Amino acid sequence: MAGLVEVSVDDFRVALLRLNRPEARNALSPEMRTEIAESLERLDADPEVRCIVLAGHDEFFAAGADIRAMAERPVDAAPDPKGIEFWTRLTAIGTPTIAAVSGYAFGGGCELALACDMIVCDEGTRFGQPEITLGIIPGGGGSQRLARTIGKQRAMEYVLTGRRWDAKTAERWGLVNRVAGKGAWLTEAIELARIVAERAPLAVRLGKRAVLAAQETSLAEGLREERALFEEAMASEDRVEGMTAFLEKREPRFQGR
Ligand code: CO8
Repeated sequence: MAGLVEVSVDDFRVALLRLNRPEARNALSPEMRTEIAESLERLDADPEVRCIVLAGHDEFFAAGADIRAMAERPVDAAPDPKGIEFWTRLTAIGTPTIAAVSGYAFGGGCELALACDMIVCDEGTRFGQPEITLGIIPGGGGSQRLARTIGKQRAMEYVLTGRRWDAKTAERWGLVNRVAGKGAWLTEAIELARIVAERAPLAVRLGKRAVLAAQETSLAEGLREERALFEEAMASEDRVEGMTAFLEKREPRFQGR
């Protein structure tokens, strides 16, 4: 039986993780969340992988959490500690991640894209946090990441109405890095990933941490964090190689040290 995710790595050190549960529109069942987290952790531990593209199907990225599985939970059940675990595991991934989104990303699917470091989508993509129509609210970081990315007023409107927004709107709000022309969403995401994968791997991971600090801390703390990460980059052999290559007018050969 095919797995709930499919993983491959290309010659450019870009890993492609594809969600594979088409019969339920890639709804993120507990089993699927476990497979995604385990696959990402495996790729993150592989020094040959420099960037990860997380993609769905042409017609859908993911339709959200698995409503069938959630519907089974009794109203008086204790909070599920595993609910948050998936998102915490995602946040701990040090390798840059790019969500390649086509079709729609709803609910937990939108939250999964938001939890990635960048998003490339197809021109026909629709996003949405429809949880409110089910009597719940986003539970995978959607309210927080949306508000931080598109602003509180917009996040409030879309979380409280459950209405969808399109790719152009997502681009205007700064929610996505690129809107690809019809059918080019995956190629463009992989192209972007290959550029990241060419860069000094240590510096890439430090850069990711520095940018994420901007979302998580005050400016003063973020500036301190950036400086500490900058010093780590300055202490790397790749920094010496990068600067020497520039002065010698040649391409750098980064070793990840
Ligand atoms: N969960 C479980 N099954 C689903 C889901 C889902 N989210 N979405 C679709 N399916 C199933 C359908 O039940 C159907 O199954 P079956 O063939 O057995 O009847 C099959 O997928 C195909 O679905 P449709 O026939 O509805 O397909 P359409 O192409 O007509 O429509 C839609 C696709 C528009 C995506 C529609 O299925 C839909 O509206 N789905 C629900 C979207 C939604 O409300 N998402 C939010 C879910 S709640 C959530 O995400 C909370 C997040 C909390 C934390 C995150 C944890 C991961």
